[in-house]
Amino acid sequence: MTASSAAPVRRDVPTPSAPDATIWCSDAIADILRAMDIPYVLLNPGASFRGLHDSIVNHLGNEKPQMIVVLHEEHAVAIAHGYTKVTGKPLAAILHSNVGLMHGSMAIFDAWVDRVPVIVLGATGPVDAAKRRPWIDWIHTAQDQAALVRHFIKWDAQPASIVAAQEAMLRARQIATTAPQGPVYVCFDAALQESRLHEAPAMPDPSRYLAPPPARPADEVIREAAALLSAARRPVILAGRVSRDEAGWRQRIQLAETLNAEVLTDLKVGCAFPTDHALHAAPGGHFLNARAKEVLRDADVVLSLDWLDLAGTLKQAWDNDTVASKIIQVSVDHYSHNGWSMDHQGLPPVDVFLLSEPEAAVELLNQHVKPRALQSPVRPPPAPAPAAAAQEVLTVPILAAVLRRAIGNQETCLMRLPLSWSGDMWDFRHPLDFLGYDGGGGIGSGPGMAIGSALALKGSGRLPVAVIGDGDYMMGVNALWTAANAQIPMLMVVCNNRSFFNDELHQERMARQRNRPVENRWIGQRIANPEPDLASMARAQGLTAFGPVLEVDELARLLPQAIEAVRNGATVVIDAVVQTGYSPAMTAGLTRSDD
Ligand SMILES: Cc1ncc(C[n+]2csc(CCOP(=O)(O)OP(=O)(O)O)c2C)c(N)n1
Ligand SMILES: [Mg+2]
Repeated sequence: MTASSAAPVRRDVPTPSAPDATIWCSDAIADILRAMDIPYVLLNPGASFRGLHDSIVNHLGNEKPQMIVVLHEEHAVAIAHGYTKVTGKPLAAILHSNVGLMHGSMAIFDAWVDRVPVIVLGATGPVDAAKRRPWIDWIHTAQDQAALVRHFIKWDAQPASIVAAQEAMLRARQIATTAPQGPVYVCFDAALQESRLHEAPAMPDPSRYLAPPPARPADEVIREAAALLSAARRPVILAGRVSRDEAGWRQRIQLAETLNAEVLTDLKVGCAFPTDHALHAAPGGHFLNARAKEVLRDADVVLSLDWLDLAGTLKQAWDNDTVASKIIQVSVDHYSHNGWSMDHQGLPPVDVFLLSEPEAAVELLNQHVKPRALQSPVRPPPAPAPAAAAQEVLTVPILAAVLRRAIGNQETCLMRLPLSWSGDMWDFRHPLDFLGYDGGGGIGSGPGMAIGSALALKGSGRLPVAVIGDGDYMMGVNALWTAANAQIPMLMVVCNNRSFFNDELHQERMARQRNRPVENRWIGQRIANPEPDLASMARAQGLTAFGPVLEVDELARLLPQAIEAVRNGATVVIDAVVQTGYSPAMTAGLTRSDD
């Protein structure tokens, strides 16, 4: 699917070590990382894992895995997260003691909510107090370090021997990559890493500790679901959290076409169905738009393919009335619900529950569904879109149109889109056309996650493009240095409205509710006085950057050369100053839920 191994990132090559028979425990830990075939470890250095750091550089020669250095631990995890959204394969992020773990914690939460596996490694100690250096080792040792993140990881361990460390690493990968996937944390005692071993430990065969193949729903439940769908008057497929697999994509199209079922998609997750297909019933969004509500409310049978927030979505369509449609749910997500985080969303009513990931269930449903005898009543076409706004003012929809024109028919991956995007701005025709959002809604994740996805796409021929808000950019801006350092090409277009604008809308809502001056909504929100020079911030870290771009024509002129530069290996940022304003669908969704 991608060719990251064919197009390696720039690597710092160490001077070879003189031959030496000494075996350090951290060398054996590094050997396991290599045996697990993890190509990159993302890290910001720290003494708690200086033993492991030395082993990766001098024992492994800084390859397989290769270090990629970040300027903040949040980016280490975000880059790993973004990479896995493309490849499905986990990377490792090493976070220094308690402090690095605290820095990385929001990104761990994002990966958790996004159900993306990241192998987080860390260190503490020395656990044996007698071995601690004064002061610093004491403040960087925690009794139960994993407690910082245990509520939003799948598993953690603090192994006390090399054999236990090997097992912990293998178990970590197995658990992280078993659905529902998610981050895991293994914490190494600093003293253990730095201890000598009398003999090399036996190396377990990593291929014997893999995740099981995907679970398949029971035959009778598949038949029941297939019968319901085949007899439906108006079935609707909610194509939710699915894989980037091309075969799975084709299977979903086949199912929708056999059933002649309308399909809805969601901008919070990676694309799941061709949006220009006749059965794609309404543009995707973060909330349901009016058309999507109508489609869902009309459905007598709903097939949810791990749809994110099924209960909330049904509630939007049914306006809190009892849901009259039959609901078929395909998901294993409830296995990760733990009661600390409400990321499980509301509890949906379910009539037929298929316990599997969408791909397995859809493949089986395709073997059992029949073309429906009952044809859906014809739905009137959507109201024509309002006439396009004048082209002089740069807004997010205009930016999307100009970008679309500049890219033409080059294969592209939209690695990130801002909240102000709406589904009608761009069609998706391949599972890698759009990767979805960050899972946890943690602003600052955009730059790091985009770099991780671009790393995975390097050498694939697919143009890596991220469109992000200026708030997101500013919070994560020092992730960009890693892209320059490791030579990871991508195009990042910042929709710069010089504001944390999403929250201006919230303040406006408060003002209206309380009959206070709406014009004050910008205070505490605008990123101005002074206006940061976003392009300079990229240039200062070694990137190519343009802007601030104020005019539509200027953007149209710049984009071809920016794309050309990316094609030649550059990491490029364009600071596009856009007029504030969200798409009507987005504003309507927010207003409805908050009023
Ligand atoms: C870590 C974090 N801090 C604050 C927020 C609240 N928040 C949600 S959207 C948003 C604004 C983001 O600004 P920007 O990326 O510029 O997008 P815009 O709303 O302007 O389109 C903020 C601050 C958050 N979600 N995460
Ligand atoms: Mg903004």
